[in-house]
Amino acid sequence: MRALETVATAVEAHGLAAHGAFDLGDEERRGALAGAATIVLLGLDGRRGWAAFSASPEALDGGADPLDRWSRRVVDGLATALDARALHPFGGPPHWPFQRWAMRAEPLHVSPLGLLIHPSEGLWRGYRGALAFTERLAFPPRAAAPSPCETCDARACLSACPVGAFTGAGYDVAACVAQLESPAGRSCMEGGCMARRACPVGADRAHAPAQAGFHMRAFLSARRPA
Ligand code: B12
Ligand code: SF4
Ligand code: SF4
Repeated sequence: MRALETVATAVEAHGLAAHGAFDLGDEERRGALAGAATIVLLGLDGRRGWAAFSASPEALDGGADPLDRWSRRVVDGLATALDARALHPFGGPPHWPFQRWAMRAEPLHVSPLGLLIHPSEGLWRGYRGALAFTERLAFPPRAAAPSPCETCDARACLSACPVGAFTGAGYDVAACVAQLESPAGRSCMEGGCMARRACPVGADRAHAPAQAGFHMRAFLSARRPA
């Protein structure tokens, strides 16, 4: 039986990290997941991962969606090398349910922002792909840890957005986009979402300005009509 560490070591060479694994139930093993047994989630390995992407041909060729194109090439290549199937978080709809999968792979919880929160990494978990293996992999059981939001009285994430985009009713995407398109949205555009940055958990994992700006520009351009 192959172990998760074998996969983690293989993906590490590409600036990726394995963010946990889980086994599919029999009822889930159909359609594109027919025959799949274990899914391993992959994300950028912090600033090391960002540096790997930044030096790639996709990051430098001036074409559209460089991070998604890099992710597709790297994760597809890993799938071939490891005899697995590549699954991508982008390209939908329909979308693979990465957030639901992530909660099965690691002790992640839904935060008041709708983003998942990790007990030590905070709101900074993100996914560049997943690998589905037909064989069951050996991996440790998911650690049990409560949501840091349960004991967070200040809830700074909910008051940090200058246009109050996060309400009990969800995320007001239109209000956020209008702010980002205005001069007042500069702090978010250059430093990343202020609500996400306001959370004290895993603050040292926050994106550096180059990465934060890249994600914000990608988010905004995807919201503009083609
Ligand atoms: C469409 C989409 C968006 C849309 C709409 C998001 C929305 N909240 O409705 C827009 C464009 C607005 C958006 C914005 C952003 N997104 Co987005 N988005 C997606 C995408 C492509 C699909 C989501 C989806 O519809 N899934 C389909 C359903 C069936 O899947 P699901 O896992 O079941 O997901 C749902 C459940 O988790 C459910 N849910 C909510 N509460 C609960 C509670 C329980 C108990 C359960 C079981 C489920 C549940 O909400 C999810 C729907 O979004 C995913 C990638 C992916 N493939 O998952 C990224 C993703 C969710 N986004 C992500 C991010 C980071 C962002 C941004 C911060 C973008 C940025 N600038 O980097 C912003 C801000 C989001 C915010 N504050 O909510 C990350 C989230 C990582 C995390 N830590 O949670 C993902 C996983 C992308 C990735 N590659 O990592 N996003
Ligand atoms: S600020 Fe508090 S409530 Fe908000 S996401 Fe962080 S821990 Fe959770
Ligand atoms: S990016 Fe800025 S405007 Fe948009 S939700 Fe975050 S804090 Fe609010």
